[in-house]
Amino acid sequence: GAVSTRRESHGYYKDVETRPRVLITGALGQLGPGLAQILRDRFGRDNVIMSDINKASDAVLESGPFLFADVMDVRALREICVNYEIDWLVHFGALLSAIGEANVPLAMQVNIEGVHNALEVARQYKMKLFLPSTIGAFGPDSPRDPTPDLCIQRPRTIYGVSKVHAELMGEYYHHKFGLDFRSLRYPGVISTDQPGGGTTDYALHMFHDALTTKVHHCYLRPDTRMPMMYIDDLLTATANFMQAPERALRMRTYNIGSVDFTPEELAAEIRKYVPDLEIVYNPDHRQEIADSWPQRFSYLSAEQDWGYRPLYDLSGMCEIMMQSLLPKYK
Ligand code: AKB
Repeated sequence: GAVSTRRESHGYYKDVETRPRVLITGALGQLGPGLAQILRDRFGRDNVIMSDINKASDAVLESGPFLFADVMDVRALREICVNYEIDWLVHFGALLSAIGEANVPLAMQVNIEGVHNALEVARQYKMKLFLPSTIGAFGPDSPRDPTPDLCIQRPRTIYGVSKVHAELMGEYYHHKFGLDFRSLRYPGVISTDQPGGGTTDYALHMFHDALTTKVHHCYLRPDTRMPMMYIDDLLTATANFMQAPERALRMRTYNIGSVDFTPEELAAEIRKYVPDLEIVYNPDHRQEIADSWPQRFSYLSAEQDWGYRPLYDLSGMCEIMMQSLLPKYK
């Protein structure tokens, strides 16, 4: 789709002057299409530009503006932000926990240098910057049940280390340069679209396996508890958080979450729909990552400060997942 800007000379116009124009990097991942849709509903289709290094599907191309953007190329990011008069940058481009361990140099490049690029561009052009953090930003020395917003963070994955770095750099840029930096620590995200390379991914695979082979090979022990949430809750929270007035924010980085469960608890819930689902437990290297992460997440500050409210509990989440996935497998 064509991208409109305010300038006549570009041959386009910005459809509503007062609305922010948003650039989403890494927009073809698990979260980008859904967030783009919510922000387009709020700010207009052409005011939300999706970008990625991968090729977009027809559905994405038809949904609104899409551009190639490599988060490692700071000049190209600058060019896009200037040419399209970007006001908010949502920086989703990152490698997740398990894949990061398999490719540490690349994870350092994308998750650390990429964040530096986002910070610099946002500072230079006075943009609002959102980038997600994660339960993975905590480690074995953190209180795990529950994990509060402020506590020891000594993660043992490159993913976690890069996310703590991003939180601290964003907060530093906020205090030093006045950058409107905002970050949410996401738990595992449950959605019908599959993520790639995370430690919480098993939960999504279990839904898909239940509706196909009815056998799920789980790479974690049955009693591994982790915080999770349904994608709709997470995306609404992200959009609301970005729109929250500055004065409401006592912090720049907040935990959010809604449920926590173990593989055996999730299996029990899915068996309400697929009674003969079988789980074969075969823990691998991801067990160690999961064992160092929060089991339950405290998100009291998000509720108090900017009115965060999740809607889906475990059974509500399973119901909507089944409703959305069933037609795909018919
Ligand atoms: C992962 O498992 O790496 C992610 C996360 C919790 O940040 N889903």
